[in-house]
Amino acid sequence: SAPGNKQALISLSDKKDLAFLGTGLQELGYTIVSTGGTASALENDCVSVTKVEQLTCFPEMLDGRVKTLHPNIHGGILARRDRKHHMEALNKHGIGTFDVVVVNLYPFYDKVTSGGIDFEDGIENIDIGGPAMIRAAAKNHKDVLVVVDSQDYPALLDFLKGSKDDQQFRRKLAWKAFEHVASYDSAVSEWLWKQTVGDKFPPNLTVPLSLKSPLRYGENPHQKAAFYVDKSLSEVNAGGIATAIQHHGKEMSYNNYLDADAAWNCVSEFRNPTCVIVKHTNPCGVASRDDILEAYSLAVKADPVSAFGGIVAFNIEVDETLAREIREFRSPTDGETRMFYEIIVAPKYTEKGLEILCGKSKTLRILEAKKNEKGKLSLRQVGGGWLAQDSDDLIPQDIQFNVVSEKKPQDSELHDAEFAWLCVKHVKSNAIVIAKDNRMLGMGSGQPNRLESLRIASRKAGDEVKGAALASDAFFPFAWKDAVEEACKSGIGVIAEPGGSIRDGDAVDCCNKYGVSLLFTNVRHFRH
Ligand code: 93A
Repeated sequence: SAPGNKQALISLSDKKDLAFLGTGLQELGYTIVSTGGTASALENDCVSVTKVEQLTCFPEMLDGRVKTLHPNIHGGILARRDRKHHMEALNKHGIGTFDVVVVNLYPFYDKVTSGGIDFEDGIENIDIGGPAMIRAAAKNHKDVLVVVDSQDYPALLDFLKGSKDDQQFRRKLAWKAFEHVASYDSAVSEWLWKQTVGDKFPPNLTVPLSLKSPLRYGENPHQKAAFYVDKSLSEVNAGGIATAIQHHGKEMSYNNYLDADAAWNCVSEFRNPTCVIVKHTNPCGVASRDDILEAYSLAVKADPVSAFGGIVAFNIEVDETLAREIREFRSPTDGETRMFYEIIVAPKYTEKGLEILCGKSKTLRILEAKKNEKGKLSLRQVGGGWLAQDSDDLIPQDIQFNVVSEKKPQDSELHDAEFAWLCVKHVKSNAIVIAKDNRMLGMGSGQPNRLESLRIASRKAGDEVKGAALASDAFFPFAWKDAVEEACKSGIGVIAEPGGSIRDGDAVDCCNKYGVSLLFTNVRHFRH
């Protein structure tokens, strides 16, 4: 712009808060230059605008594909104010500088994920001129303020009102601008990839992550840590622990996120009112009951020692009575100490329920979460790379429990086996779960052999093991004098396992010898 004449370039698809921005800039004496739709919207809000065409002396061309792609626009953004020959070139061609560039892009991501959009429409929604302006302004951020997010309008106007320059502020805006363009481009690339190969596996992994928050520390206090969320997820406001609302309590830690995620994933599997208690990512108590108070107390009783300091998850609303029960519940180990938890997670809380839980302790983290979407990719890091797989979304309804023993299970035993199966899927391998009557009686997790996991699970189940169901996340490599025989001897009524071992026959013979029902699922639920 000519000395004393400050210019702002505004070109917005999402016109949220445009009137606020336009009026603010006008009041500060800025000449506003805009593209068609943005100019009309500003005029409607009584802000005077110069149309881009007046500067370029070109009409919008090719159905709007070429609007701002012109030296009179890009020269005014890119010229270095501290280079004499740059400014002389602008003067020679009668080009004014831009001090502020505010652009957001064609809503490509929303368009292509809204469904029903054909290939041609997708292509037309790829913004070319917008990213060019954003990148140019971000490159020249030393002299050009670039804004891509309406949340930054107030800070922009405050900055312009002040008299002090702040290169850090400008750099932060430039960083955000490049981030905006990068995630835009990766959405385009991902879409084009899908247009080429369909939804086939493996997917193209370019989804950028955005920093949600730094964490106080990682798994241990000497490790730095931060939490990143999937950009595309946060934009569509998807479910899962990353988007949970924290109503109360101490800041979530790295381990809290891991454990809350495990608890929420597990409890979300159940249809009936259910309580799941997790410790170090493993469910140590699970119970389903029509009466959620009973479910809660049974989940604690499954392993009260482990439940202490754990994460308690519900799949139904926490109301006043349940909240009171959680607040008052005394540890079954001594009948005296009140139970202490790190986190409560549920889909909903009544006002009173929330109030009571908040009163339990200052630190208790209270999360309200939405159900995870299915069909998401699961990623794990290894040295120098990442492993990707589909998330394990199979539920018992998808699974055939084939009877392979002489003894046929009763309906109740079959039901117990299905319940145990839902639990075992969420336990770290080698995983054994013993359950009966919609409650977990014991579990063994993470042992390097199945026999050891079985022994831990049986010990926890105690006498209640008689007639209960046992689920194993993978087949038993040996049966005789091993886990299957030990389970049979302990009084287990029914065993569910994937089958598929070359010694499957031994498992069948062993169950037949002890009169135990054996079910093969043909599905494995390893969890490393
Ligand atoms: O079609 S474009 O790729 N070519 C351009 O020259 C151009 N200039 C601005 N897209 C272009 N834009 C985009 O138009 C901006 O990124 C913004 O999203 C949108 C604003 O258009 P309007 O002001 O007409 O609503």
